[in-house]
Amino acid sequence: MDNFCKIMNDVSPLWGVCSFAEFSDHLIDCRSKSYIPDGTKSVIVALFPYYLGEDAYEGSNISRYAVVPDYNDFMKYRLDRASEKLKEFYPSEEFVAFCGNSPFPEVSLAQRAGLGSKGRNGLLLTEKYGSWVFIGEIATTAYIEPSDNTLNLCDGCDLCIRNCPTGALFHGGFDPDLCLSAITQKKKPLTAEQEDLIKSVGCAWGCDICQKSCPKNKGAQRTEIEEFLNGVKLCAEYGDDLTDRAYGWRGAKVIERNLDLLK
Ligand code: B12
Repeated sequence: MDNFCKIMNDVSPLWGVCSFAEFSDHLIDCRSKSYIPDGTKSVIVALFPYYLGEDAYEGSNISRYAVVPDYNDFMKYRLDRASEKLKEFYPSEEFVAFCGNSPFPEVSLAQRAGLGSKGRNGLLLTEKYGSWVFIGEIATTAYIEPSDNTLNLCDGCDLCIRNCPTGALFHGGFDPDLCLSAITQKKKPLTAEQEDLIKSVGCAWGCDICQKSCPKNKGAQRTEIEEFLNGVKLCAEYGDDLTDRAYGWRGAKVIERNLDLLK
């Protein structure tokens, strides 16, 4: 158990464990579902904070999660390395890392692993880092005692719901098609109303309004992850190298169309 904790502490400043059985009937239907090892008993969930501090975002034209290098690559690297090390210590068990196109509903998963609770904006809210965290996980056939999960951090103040400019958030639900974050990712032509929204918010990729509205995000601790701190790029620009950027997977046309709207 000591080895297990040491390996996970090297991966992430905040991690926990939940039972796979709770999620086996609630997986997202995607290709990576088939990579979950047969006989999986536990899921080790790790958080990767990315907040840089309020003053650090001055002049940025993209969402905060996209200012740091593509989190999928970085998290996959760390979680794959941890899986290899865990396999060395527990050779009869399987360990498979997921992030990005994970079959797990990661917000619920992290909540069940005791790392925080789901806010009214549908995002995981943590005590230390607010909601400014990415989530990744390792599915394993090893049985690991699940973490205590009784946290309830959202006060239900509704500021996220009231400030959402598109009405994507409402009591008891979320309409992903209305979410401004999804609109900035749209490949199909935008409506005039959607174009106006991007112009008025001034963000060419993603949306942070519901998170910025959350009182629990005030005073969140800054990330200590070197790989994030060393790769900060506050603004998307025409002709960017998109290989390590979270807006790269959609291709240059989408981000450049949005940049055109901000001119
Ligand atoms: C698709 C997606 C989006 C889409 C749609 C979002 C959506 N909620 O549908 C769009 C593009 C809009 C989007 C936007 C954003 N996203 Co997003 N997104 C995802 C992704 C890849 C899948 C989400 C999904 O489809 N979930 C399926 C739905 C149905 O899950 P669910 O509502 O939790 O329901 C499940 C549970 O309720 C469970 N369940 C049901 N009953 C029961 C019962 C029991 C007992 C249990 C245990 C479970 C259970 O089963 C249900 C079905 O699977 C996740 C990564 C992931 N794999 O989770 C990231 C993820 C949620 N996104 C993330 C981020 C950062 C964002 C943005 C903040 C980015 C930005 N700044 O623009 C915004 C925030 C918008 C918002 N307020 O939600 C982070 C959230 C981190 C956090 N702190 O919570 C994630 C986790 C990615 C990551 N690895 O870090 N996103």
